[in-house]
Amino acid sequence: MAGISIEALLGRFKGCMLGALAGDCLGAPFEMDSSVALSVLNNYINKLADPKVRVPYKAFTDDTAMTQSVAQSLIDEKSFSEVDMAKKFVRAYYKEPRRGYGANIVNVFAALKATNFKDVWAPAALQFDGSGSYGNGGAMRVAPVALFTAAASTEEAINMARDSALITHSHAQGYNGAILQCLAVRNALLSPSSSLNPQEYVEGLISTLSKMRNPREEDQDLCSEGEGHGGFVDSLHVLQELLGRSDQVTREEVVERLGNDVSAINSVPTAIYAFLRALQPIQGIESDSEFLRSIVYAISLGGDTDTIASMAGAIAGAYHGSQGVPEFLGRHCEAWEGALQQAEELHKIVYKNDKP
Ligand code: F2R
Ligand code: MG
Ligand code: MG
Repeated sequence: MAGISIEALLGRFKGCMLGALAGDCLGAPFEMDSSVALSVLNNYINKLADPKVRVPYKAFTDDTAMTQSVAQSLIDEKSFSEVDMAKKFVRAYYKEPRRGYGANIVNVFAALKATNFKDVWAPAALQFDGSGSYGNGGAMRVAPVALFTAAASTEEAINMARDSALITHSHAQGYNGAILQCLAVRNALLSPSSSLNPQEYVEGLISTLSKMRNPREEDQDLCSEGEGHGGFVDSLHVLQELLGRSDQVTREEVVERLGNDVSAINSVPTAIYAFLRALQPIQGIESDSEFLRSIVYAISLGGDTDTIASMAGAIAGAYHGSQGVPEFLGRHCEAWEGALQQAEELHKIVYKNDKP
């Protein structure tokens, strides 16, 4: 675990879960805005940071509802159970259907319920005339898988990320996006503080994706041909090029080259870029918290703001830890304590036999 103590990892588990939640809650009011002015976001954050200001809390959306279900399933089952996870997704959706779920994933929930979870993979495989969803729903909820597999092999993390996504997203871009986001969280979590080199970090992601065998060769019917992880590797090369001249890169160029929509291919690399770009000051963003800067920058790109900010926040929180998360966010985000509790429980399961 590269010299990170188990205690420090607890802070990082908390940071990751809080980051996923904060990105979702802070980003949700701007979802589908074409872009968000930095002055608007500076005012927004300054207002929340002011202890005298009383505003309604920021509600979480489907990103958090599904992340909570993934975490709770891993906590309850102490392993990956596709049936339990699918049941938790469906229960959460029918309890609170107005959390802003994807337009088509709700058909998977309905089919899972109607078939009494008989074959949990089948409804997702039937989506979009059999091509499956390439939405970012599998990626946006995958952070707890990265935490749960922190002490396991990279291969185990990849397999669990893929399986957790396949419950709803059978298109290769849908589940490969979840794998990439899982690896991004995992590599941030396991990187010693202050030593992360952005180019090497991205190189590591490219290397792991490039070595991956074509997933689930035994289940080719679940994958659409020719839609492997190549698209993600290409985007990571673009990301490296953007990082190399980050001061001259406009937000418009980031959106044009990496994307900002609800597809996994046009949002996971963008979230990774937001995390890495925010390790340096960004002109126009007032916050000097690197954690918060990643979320503010992600939101400023517009489009799928809750989800890109949530994924960037999960990666940033895993790297900076809970001490990097400004305390005032806890006053404003719904379900803050629940995220902390799930982080603690996941940490306890992963490191139960290890001495601090
Ligand atoms: N749904 C939203 N935002 C819409 C506005 C919500 C509004 N703010 C409100 O309050 O109601 N956000 C959430 O959805 C995204 C995650 O979506 P997920 O879970 O991947 O769902 P789905 O339905 O599978 O895919 C999303 C859309 O992508 C397109 N799509 C996917 N695969 C496709 C394919 N093979 N062919 C064609 N189109 C495909 C469809 O338009 C899907 O509806 C997150 O942003 C989350 O925050
Ligand atoms: Mg959402
Ligand atoms: Mg979204």
